[in-house]
Amino acid sequence: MNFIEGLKWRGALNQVTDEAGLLKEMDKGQIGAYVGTDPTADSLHLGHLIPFMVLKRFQNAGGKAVIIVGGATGAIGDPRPTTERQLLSPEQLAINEAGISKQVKKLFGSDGTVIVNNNDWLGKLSLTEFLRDYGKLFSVNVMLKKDVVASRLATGISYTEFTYQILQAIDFLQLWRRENVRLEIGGSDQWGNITAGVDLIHTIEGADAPAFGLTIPLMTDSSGKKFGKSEGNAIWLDAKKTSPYTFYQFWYNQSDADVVKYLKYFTFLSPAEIDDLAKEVETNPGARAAQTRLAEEVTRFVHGQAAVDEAQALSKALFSGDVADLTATQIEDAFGGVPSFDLADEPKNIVDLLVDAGIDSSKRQAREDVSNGAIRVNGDKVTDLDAEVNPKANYDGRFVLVRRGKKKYFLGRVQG
Ligand code: 629
Repeated sequence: MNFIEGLKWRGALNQVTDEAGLLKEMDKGQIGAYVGTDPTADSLHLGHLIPFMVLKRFQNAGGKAVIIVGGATGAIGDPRPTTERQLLSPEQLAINEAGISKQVKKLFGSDGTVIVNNNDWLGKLSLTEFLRDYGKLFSVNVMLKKDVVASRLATGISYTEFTYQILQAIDFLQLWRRENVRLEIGGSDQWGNITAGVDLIHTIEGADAPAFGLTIPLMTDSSGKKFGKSEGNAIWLDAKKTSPYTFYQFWYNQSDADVVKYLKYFTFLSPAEIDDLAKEVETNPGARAAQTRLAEEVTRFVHGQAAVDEAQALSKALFSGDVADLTATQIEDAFGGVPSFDLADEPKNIVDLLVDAGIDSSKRQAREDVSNGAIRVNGDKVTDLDAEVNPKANYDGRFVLVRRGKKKYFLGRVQG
């Protein structure tokens, strides 16, 4: 399978400007491809991973990977279909640029990947140069027809955001000249910006100049929900914003209906390996072999093997109920999402605790649960009605973990 056939097999090809032309160009010798990303936040999230995976595949197919961190475009704002963006302060932009550059370096390593900031050239362009050298080559009539711009005509769009497509087009031209970049890759929402660049190169460098664009379908899940969110929160690539355990669980919890699609999109497993896992989903879904492999592969790609080991150790501890020796950080990672209650930093009777925390609705019920052996505190069964719970006992004195029945967990957050 060539690069394009591979993408088609993975369901990762939306549109390409000239498929045959691109393949011919790739055959002739090494060319570059680029993905751009604007520093609108201090971390990438799963949505960003989509074009970066394809850029990696391009690299694995012998190509050169180039990445733009959009310091200049990020200051302008790529128009969204709905409303105008809030401008970022220069300070915030600098923080975001640093965060994103660091992550991109980690994902791509230093094996020949070029990472540049478009502020290096766009920041130097004077207004008169911009209007004479580039503005003159763009037709407002064509610009108005781009999907996002068209969808904003009803609600309004600033001149600033309207101009964005010209800036992205200049980037492609710059990389075409400096880095032998012949292909721009992005999600399907980028088609208008990408074709603006292809057209600009053809206008300036000649109609035959090799320049191509390729877009990838944005991911949706089988229930039609927005992909890449867990309980309404984005899944970030920064371990401080989304812990590796939560990241691992996100993939492990995917449904049988989605898991093969995600293996194709988000891993480098071969078609044969993925077909085997697809068969496992059919014949032995309970084993969750495909989900496990998916979680391992993506977590390793983003956070490394140590994070996979750690996430699996934590999952195992939770499964067996063996939670006494977990660290405070692990407790926060694993139980950040369960019902929580506040508790003072002093010993408290177990029955009172269960009622005050809302875990049991009455003292009678609480006594019954304790006597029945249904209650565990920090992993240990508590059957004595007079037992005192000491908040200092585990997890750096920050948490008390209560389990009622087989798997209902409650997290006490120690105040003070
Ligand atoms: C300068 C900036 C360029 C080329 C691209 C860009 C960024 C681009 C954009 N991309 C989205 C982003 O940064 O706004 N104008 O958040 C985002 N992208 C990844 C995928 C995307 C896209 O980073 O392309 O489709 C999401 O999956 O929305 O010279």
